[in-house]
Amino acid sequence: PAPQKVEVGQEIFTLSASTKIVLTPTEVQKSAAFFNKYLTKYYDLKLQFIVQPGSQKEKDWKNAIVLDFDESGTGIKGGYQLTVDKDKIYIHGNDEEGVFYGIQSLIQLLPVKKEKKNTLPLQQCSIIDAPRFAYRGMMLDCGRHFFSVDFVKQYIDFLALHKMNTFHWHLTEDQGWRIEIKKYPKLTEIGSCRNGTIIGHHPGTGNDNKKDCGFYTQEQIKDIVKYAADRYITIIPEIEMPGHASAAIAAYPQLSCFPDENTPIAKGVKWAGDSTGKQVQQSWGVYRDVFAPTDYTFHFLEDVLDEVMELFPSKYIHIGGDECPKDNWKRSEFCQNLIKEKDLKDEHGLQSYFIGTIEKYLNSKGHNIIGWDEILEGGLAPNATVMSWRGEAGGIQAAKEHHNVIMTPTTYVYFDYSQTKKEDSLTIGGYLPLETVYNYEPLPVQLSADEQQYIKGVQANLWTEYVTKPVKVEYMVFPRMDALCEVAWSDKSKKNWTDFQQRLQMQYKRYDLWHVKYNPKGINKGE
Ligand code: NAG
Repeated sequence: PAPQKVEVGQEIFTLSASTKIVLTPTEVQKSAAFFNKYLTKYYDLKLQFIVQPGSQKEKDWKNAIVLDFDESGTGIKGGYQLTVDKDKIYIHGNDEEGVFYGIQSLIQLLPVKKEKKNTLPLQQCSIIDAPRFAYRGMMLDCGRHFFSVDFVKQYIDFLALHKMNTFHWHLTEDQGWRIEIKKYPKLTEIGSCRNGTIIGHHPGTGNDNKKDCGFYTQEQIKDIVKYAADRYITIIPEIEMPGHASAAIAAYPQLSCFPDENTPIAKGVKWAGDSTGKQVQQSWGVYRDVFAPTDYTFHFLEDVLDEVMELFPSKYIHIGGDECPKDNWKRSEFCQNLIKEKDLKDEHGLQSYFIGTIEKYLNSKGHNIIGWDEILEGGLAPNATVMSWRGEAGGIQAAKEHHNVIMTPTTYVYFDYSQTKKEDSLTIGGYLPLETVYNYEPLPVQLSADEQQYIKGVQANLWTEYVTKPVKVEYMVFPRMDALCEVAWSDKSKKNWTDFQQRLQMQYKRYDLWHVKYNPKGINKGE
């Protein structure tokens, strides 16, 4: 993303195997390790660290990269200064995180081709920079398709390299439950496997009848959480409720209002897959069999969330809340009695009661909830953060009600939508070209300056109904992630579409260095 201020000089710094990384203080080790891994992976270079806490002034060093930060903690979180001079590179963060972002900028100054003799020339420059928004996120849906631990880490690296700081990990869906929960083993024994997947675009031309399975063990999750933390990325896990719950219901039918019934999907929609019982769904869309608001369900969810909170240090837990059809609640005697007993207005009131109950529980454990904008319906839970996805209206309403908001509207940041008008590969549809993402302004004019403070940032979502492999993930997110990171990071005054397109040419070469697919390169049908 475009930095706040850049000045370019004439001199050249030559980075080579004899260059040292000087750590002053030691907390910047994570940044140094990230840089070293990058150098090793793409340039076959590995630098030595020297730990020199504060005793030697940065100016005394030669042929060194000196990493340092301000311990007063007064500057903008994540801000940094980067100077490349003839004899040294100096990165000074406002905090530890700032050093990490300075390293990301340094990476962007490296030549995009591996040089002979393993020396990397860098042009003299001075950069002053800080992020615009505190929340800069990307979501990956691992429910519709499962992605390996290695690829999830790779995705986290992509986020880090684009100065993003939040990975929203969508872990449960109608089509797959992906997180091991020790107390409820059937969630993964049954819920992590579907017996087949529709062929082609919904409603499909048939079923491939191939098992599609996968989940993350708690050990793997701990490893990924640490991997992300080493890159200053918070993982927000999402456990969907009360809708998008078919996989959990297939494992524990008591979670449904009608444990013995196979609820039809919706009027006029053909049943895809096994129709003889509750199942991990094989088609896409919205299903009417949702969690029943019973004591059994609430205990179940509290138990699940206890394990989730153990695994994820994030203050925020995403509880979903989107697309919960009310059909089953309408015809359930239990639900109707509950509406009367709790003096709720209707089924929307019941949804609000559902989310509110979970919020109370999570708040009592020191966590806050995030939910999709449907959690506004029937009244917002007191401390909830809203992810505004059906346009910006939900976010605007929530900000006016003084709730924190993350902007993630389909019109600008749904990366499952096609990025070209004539798209060869199968996608969900829609049309979201790079320029539209680039032009997104997350602070709505409808809000006053005070209300705009509640917009904490922006996130793009990659839903994976039609994204079955890592190469397709790359193709869908690149280069739109570049546009997004500039929306999230750069000052509004720095944005310039023409200039961005020019800078992108270099970024494409960097993608080639990383061996990633990106949109202008095209993709084969079926990928
Ligand atoms: C929405 C659904 C999501 C689906 C996506 C496809 C949200 C919050 N919900 O209908 O499950 O995968 O669109 O674009 O986005």
